[in-house]
Amino acid sequence: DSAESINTDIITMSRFILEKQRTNAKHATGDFTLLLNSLQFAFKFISQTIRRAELVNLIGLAGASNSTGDQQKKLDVLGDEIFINAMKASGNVKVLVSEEQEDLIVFPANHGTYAVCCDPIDGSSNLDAGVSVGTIVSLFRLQPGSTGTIADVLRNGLEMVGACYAMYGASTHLMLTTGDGVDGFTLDTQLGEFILTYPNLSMPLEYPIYSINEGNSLYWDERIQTFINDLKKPQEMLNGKPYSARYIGSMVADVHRTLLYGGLFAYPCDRKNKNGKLRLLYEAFPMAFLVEQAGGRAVNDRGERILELTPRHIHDKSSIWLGSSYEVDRYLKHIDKN
Ligand code: P6P
Repeated sequence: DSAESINTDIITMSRFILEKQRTNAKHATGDFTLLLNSLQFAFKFISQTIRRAELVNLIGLAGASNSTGDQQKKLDVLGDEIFINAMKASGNVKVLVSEEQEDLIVFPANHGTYAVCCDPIDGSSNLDAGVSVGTIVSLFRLQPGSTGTIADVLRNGLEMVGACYAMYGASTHLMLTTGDGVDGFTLDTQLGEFILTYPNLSMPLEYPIYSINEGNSLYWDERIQTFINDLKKPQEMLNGKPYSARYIGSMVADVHRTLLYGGLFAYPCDRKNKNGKLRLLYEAFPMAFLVEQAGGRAVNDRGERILELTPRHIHDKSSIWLGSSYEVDRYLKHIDKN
């Protein structure tokens, strides 16, 4: 870059969070700022680990197994350990739900006032194909007077105080909401900082893309098959063109594209997955919060708003239809009619 083209006033995520803390009562204690900083550390560490491990796995660099000959840990186990340690070290996380852990994790020594739910490496089955994967997180404040129990995470979606995901793609992207809009950041690996790149993101109100695993279509409810087939017909508003299909099979990548381009992402229930496949606490909830904060919608097969649901178990699943308000409303009208 020639000297004059360098932006010398970049906004790092750390600076962004501190500025929010000054202007936003919710962040006033500084605890929330500390938590968000612990989260971004975890994302940086997981990002670096994934990029390094890929080479180690692929070409068996020395060090693929440690001195005692332990097998190279699977990346989702590594991601989980990194995340648990970062939340424990933050001091202000009291309870943690992880997709990789059957039971709730409590940090008794932490004075924490937060409950965190996460999928440390979502889409890990795609890793060996080099497809983008991500970490998805939802944040709750402990119930008043709580010392940290399962009740602090079996909450209604509207009680979330924050949600974010990191997507480990060509770059590492981070999308964050704390309840007043969505802001996006991109990791500058030289600086080791997330830089604000999508301030106050709002998603397109409509876009002719639908994203669903058509391999399940014979197992869907009849009304869902009809709805998806209708999108394949010539659309009047598209001058006779049909919708396009885009399905990566990694939720973070499919939702990231939907946030930026618009359109519809869905994982409905089917005869194989009677309650859906995606998990409520650390996939559907955080993605629904982010999409709504960007001006979109998120509902389940029955048209209920995802954020108004409450899990009975920490690994409860839910169907989900999320994306641009036009496309989701079109689904809602379709099921009301039928
Ligand atoms: P299917 C990845 O395994 C995942 O949990 C999500 O990231 C993704 O959206 C979904 O499952 C893909 O599931 O059945 O289409 O392969």
